[in-house]
Amino acid sequence: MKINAVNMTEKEYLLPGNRTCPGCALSLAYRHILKALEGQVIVTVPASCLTVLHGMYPVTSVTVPCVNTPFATTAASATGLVAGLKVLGKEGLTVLAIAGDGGTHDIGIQALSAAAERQTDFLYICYDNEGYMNTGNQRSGSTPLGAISGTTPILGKQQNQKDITAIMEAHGIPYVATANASYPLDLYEKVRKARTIRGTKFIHVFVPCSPGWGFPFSDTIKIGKLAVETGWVILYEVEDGVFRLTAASESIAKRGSLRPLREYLMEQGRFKNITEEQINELQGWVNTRWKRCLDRAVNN
Ligand SMILES: Cc1ncc(C[n+]2csc(CCOP(=O)(O)OP(=O)(O)O)c2C)c(N)n1
Repeated sequence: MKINAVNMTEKEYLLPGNRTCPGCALSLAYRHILKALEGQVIVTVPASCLTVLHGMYPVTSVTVPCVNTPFATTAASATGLVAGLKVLGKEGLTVLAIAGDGGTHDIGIQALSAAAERQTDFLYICYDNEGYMNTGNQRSGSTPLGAISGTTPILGKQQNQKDITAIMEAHGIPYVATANASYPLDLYEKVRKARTIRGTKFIHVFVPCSPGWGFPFSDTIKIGKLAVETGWVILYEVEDGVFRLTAASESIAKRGSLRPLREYLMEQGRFKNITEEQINELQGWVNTRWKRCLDRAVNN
């Protein structure tokens, strides 16, 4: 059955009044992730904006059990939870490891890589706000070329981001996907699918960050959509090696063309000092990735 806003699970697992910033895309994404898991989940999460969202003991804004784990150990902690559930003979629960880009692209990558290589049966979600946002926007392995951050304050970052979804796909795991908080139904469907697959599943969720990126908090959804319309983010899934474009990326592929990346960059204060050369470099990167995805979509 096609999921839509009407037939989606009504129950809420993220309660109103959490501690995220106004216009937080993570809040929106997490709401739909938890809905898709219908409470049948144990979450493990390292220090991040998500721990801020969860709240400080003894109060919390979520209704699901959660382990707070040290930064480098999210996937190791998930491995332990999977083993513990097996010993207890509990079936039907999803172990969800969820971390920011700092906790995934950089600090947690060795534990994640090792767990994926072992094909541990859990769902890993990286929500990507392209920086270490909870501690004041330090640059991460996902911060784009030319973006100003707390640790690249004037000229902006001099390297581009790493493609974590491609890295995870190279582990040969049964399911990888990209998603975006501006397309919650696509995200919901992907989490629902990942729930049914055994082995390591990885979903990358793009979450624009108003205070960190320098756009009005009322524009979060617009920025997320612009990212897809310009090809900065490509929505797809790879299930058992079969590649498929989804949602708006699938429509753009059918209709024809991406909007210029410049339109996306110019909406954000973090790119105020980006050079023409850097814009061209990023546009070239987008074009190459988009072409590769179109080729894969046709060949599958
Ligand atoms: C070992 C360790 N180093 C540093 C910190 C401080 N710290 C807490 S949250 C955080 C940023 C996390 O960034 P990211 O994973 O991208 O998540 P976000 O804050 O963007 O949600 C840092 C550096 C810590 N808690 N533990």
